[in-house]
Amino acid sequence: MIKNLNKTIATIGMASLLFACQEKQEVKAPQAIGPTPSKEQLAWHDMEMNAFIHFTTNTFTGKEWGYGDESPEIFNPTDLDVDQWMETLQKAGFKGVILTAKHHDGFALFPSDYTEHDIANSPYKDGKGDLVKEVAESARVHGLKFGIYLSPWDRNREDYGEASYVEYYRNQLKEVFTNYGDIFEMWFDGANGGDGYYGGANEERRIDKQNYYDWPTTLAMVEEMQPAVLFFSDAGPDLRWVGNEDGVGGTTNWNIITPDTLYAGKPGIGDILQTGSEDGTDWIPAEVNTSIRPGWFYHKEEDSLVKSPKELFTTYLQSVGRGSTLLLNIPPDQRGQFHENDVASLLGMRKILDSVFAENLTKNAKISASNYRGKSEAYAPSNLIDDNADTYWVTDEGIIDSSVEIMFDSAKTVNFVLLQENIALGQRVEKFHIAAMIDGEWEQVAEGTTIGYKRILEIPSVETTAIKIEFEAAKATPVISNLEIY
Ligand code: FUL
Repeated sequence: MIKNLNKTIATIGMASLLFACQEKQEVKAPQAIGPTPSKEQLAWHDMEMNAFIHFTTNTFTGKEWGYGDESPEIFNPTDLDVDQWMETLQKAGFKGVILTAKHHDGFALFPSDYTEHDIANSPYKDGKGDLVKEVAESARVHGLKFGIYLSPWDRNREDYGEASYVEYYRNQLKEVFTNYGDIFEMWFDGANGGDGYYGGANEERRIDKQNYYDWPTTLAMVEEMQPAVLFFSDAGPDLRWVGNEDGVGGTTNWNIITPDTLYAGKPGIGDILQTGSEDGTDWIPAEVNTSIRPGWFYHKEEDSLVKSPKELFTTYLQSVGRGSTLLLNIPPDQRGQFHENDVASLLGMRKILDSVFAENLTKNAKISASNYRGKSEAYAPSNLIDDNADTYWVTDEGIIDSSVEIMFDSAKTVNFVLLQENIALGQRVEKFHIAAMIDGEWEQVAEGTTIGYKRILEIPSVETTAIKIEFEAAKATPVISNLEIY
């Protein structure tokens, strides 16, 4: 009897498994379209907020671009505390940190075998210090990924502009990529202002920005050492500049672009970098880099000009909230610490983020959609509010005009709507709007173009019992993985 019962259960089990398989066969998942992100790019999107750290002789001279003639003797932080930087960043919610291992002035924050213009010739730790090592190690201890900025432009080097300098630059890349563990992002700065010390020549030097560095060879060399690294430059190849340093991403922000029409430093590429191109050939998302202060380096006179928590929150909305990753610069002061004002602003921003995004109103709300693929639970609108980034809502093939509706159990005040596309399947949405049920009528309260990794729309604080997102145009059926309402 028991034997038979088991058999029956087994048969039922088989039947439902068969049914599930059939259902899966019938309701095909959407195919990826267009360029899609690599595994490393997907992980980078998930990081959302990274920190930039600008630190060199400029911190002690008050300059923004060191001329290259600064003596290493002046690099002398009196009370350096890398853990204070990392603790602050961790508390504020940053996931990665990128350090200027060498800025345009050429001073290396690590002991380099290829120059005397480095930390080994400074008073810091009697010449035994290595800040790249210290930061890399402390970052890891604090759960932050580590990245490198190594300025291609070098105003110190005598041979800048000649082939031997490119070799020097590559040798320093070898040093940083072999001595300090995994590097998640390499930041290639396109800036090249022309004049400099250049070993005493004190002159203006122009290079052929497109060809001088022979980037393909350099990148292949670095990739061989660390295949998972993502390269940032004005035009990629993995991450692109957003076209401004004000912390503002595009409200239309395609993660795709055609890179062979661009190169670092090309004049007038700002607009296209900002929006990307819907029909671009490569997945090269925009990173929004900006500083917490007017300058990239610490200057005492800017202590009162540190962005307030509210300003940083706006920066967050204009970068992460527009589908980009934020790279926020916090420059250590002459002690070698984040200044108290910067720390207060960062923690203040965290407080705002935690309070604004504390109560997700989709919890305990009802959700429905105008259509969902094959009426299969695998693609149902409930996937939008299940806290699982891997599941998604998607309509039947070819159905773009579609909507989802969230009904609250009572009237709620809504300030923000957050949407995420499942970008692993390509970026799709071109146009959508949001309506709120106000006094029994749908009223449009916001509209948008692209969504991408994340889009946060600010709603003018409405009292409503329901919210509707209507998709109007897309490259293919929208594939939305997450909806949050605050
Ligand atoms: C620019 C540089 O010239 C600035 O000094 C800073 O490093 C910024 C992030 O990039 O191109």
